[in-house]
Amino acid sequence: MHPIPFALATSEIVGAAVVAALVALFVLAGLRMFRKRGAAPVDAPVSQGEIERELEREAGVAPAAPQPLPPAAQRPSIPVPAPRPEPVPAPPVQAPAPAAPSPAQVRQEAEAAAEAAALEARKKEEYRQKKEAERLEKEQRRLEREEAARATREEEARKAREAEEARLREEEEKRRRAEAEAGRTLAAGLEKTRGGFMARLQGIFGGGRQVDESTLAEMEEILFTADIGVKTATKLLESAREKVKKRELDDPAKLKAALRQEIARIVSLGTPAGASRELAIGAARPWVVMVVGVNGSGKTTTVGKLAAKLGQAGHRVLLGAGDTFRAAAGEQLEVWAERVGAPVVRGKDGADPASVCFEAVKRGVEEKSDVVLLDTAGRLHTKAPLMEELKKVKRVIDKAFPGAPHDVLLVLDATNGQNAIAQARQFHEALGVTGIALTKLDGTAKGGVVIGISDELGIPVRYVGIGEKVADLRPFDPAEFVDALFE
Ligand SMILES: Nc1nc2c(ncn2[C@@H]2O[C@H](COP(=O)(O)OP(=O)(O)O)[C@@H](O)[C@H]2O)c(=O)[nH]1
Ligand SMILES: [Mg+2]
Repeated sequence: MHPIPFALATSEIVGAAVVAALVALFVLAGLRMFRKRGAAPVDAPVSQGEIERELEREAGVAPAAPQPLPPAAQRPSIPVPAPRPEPVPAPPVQAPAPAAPSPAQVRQEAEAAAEAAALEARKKEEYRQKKEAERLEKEQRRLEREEAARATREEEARKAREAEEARLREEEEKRRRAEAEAGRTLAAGLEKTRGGFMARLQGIFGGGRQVDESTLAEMEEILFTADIGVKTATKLLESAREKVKKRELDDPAKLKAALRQEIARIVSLGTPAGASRELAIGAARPWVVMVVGVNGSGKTTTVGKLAAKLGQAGHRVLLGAGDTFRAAAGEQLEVWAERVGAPVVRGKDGADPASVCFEAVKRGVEEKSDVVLLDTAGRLHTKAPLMEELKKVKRVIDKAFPGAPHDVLLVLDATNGQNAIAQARQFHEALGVTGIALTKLDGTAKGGVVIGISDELGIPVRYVGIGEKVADLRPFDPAEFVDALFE
């Protein structure tokens, strides 16, 4: 290098520039070191703007202001070597400078913190919203559950109400049925008879008049027209007349009591008061009952009602449809059989009644029935007399089961009055009737026929029919009958 006269002034300027460059380099190196400490890659680019901002914030170190250069003509021709930037030494990795965080860092951290706080707040908000949604959903579900429970309760209450109503209806129906089934009282069944000859007799007994021959004459007229039967009416009258003669019956109340006593004696047939008149099912199995009577007297109905009664009493009943004359009779019996749950033996329409009864008894024996009830014909399609045919039936039954029938129950229609007594005599002579069922007492004023039957034939009246229901076939109770007539 050659000495130049104004080299000193120039070198001063150059020196200042070099110092400035060195300062810049030093700051740059410091910054790079700081970045390294922040785990930034060693070669992370640092933006010029950042550096400048950092520089500006460096308190006392201001960048050297460039000196204005002299005009080109005054400048030395010798080029001044530009100060080459020294390579920045890599900061030691293992020894980060414990420099205090810079404002940028603080700001960054503040920003990050703010961001984190915002994120946190967002998360919290999201969480809150999620929880609120869950709560609402839960609340909704709870309301739905409550609604469902309420609906269930209401449905149950409705069902219970309906069940209760149905129960009440059923009870009412049962009560009504029982009332209907219980039938009326014997007194109600005898209403017409009570309003007939008995009302007229009561007319004599009331009024407080003296009993004399005219009283007896009046009584005679009533009794003879009361379907009691002439024989029985005469007997009753004679008994009263004797007592009047003996001055035992001076007042009408006594006459009434005497007549009542005499009728009670006749209808009781010597059996003790309270003794049952019903069919007694004996030891034989099956106990065979042949039910006879004229057409329309009420045989089939009585067989049905009896089957129900015996079934209720625990007997296994079998029915025989021996009335092959009336096509409807078999069907009618089947209706009853179905109602009471008893089997029926039926022949073809027009078949021989005896053969049907034979089959029924045979089956009763085979099936070990307790009772076989045989319905029979009351009229025949052949010219043969009914009684002869019934006698044949009876013989055939005995062949099917020796000793049978064990009972011959005669069904009489009370509306036939004295005719019923005549019929009873006929049947009894032919078949040996063991008991009577007197039907349709409810429809007639001829209830006095019970007295005549008992008196003339001595056959026990076992049942009286006072209606069409099962319970309307009542076991005949002599005392009850007399009470019903006289009270
Ligand atoms: N009112 C009333 N009717 C009866 C009674 N018994 C039977 N009947 C009716 O009398 C009619 C003839 O009876 P049914 O049994 O067919 O007579 P059958 O021909 O002897 O078999 C039927 O309408 C029965 O309902 C009764 O005690 N009272
Ligand atoms: Mg019949």
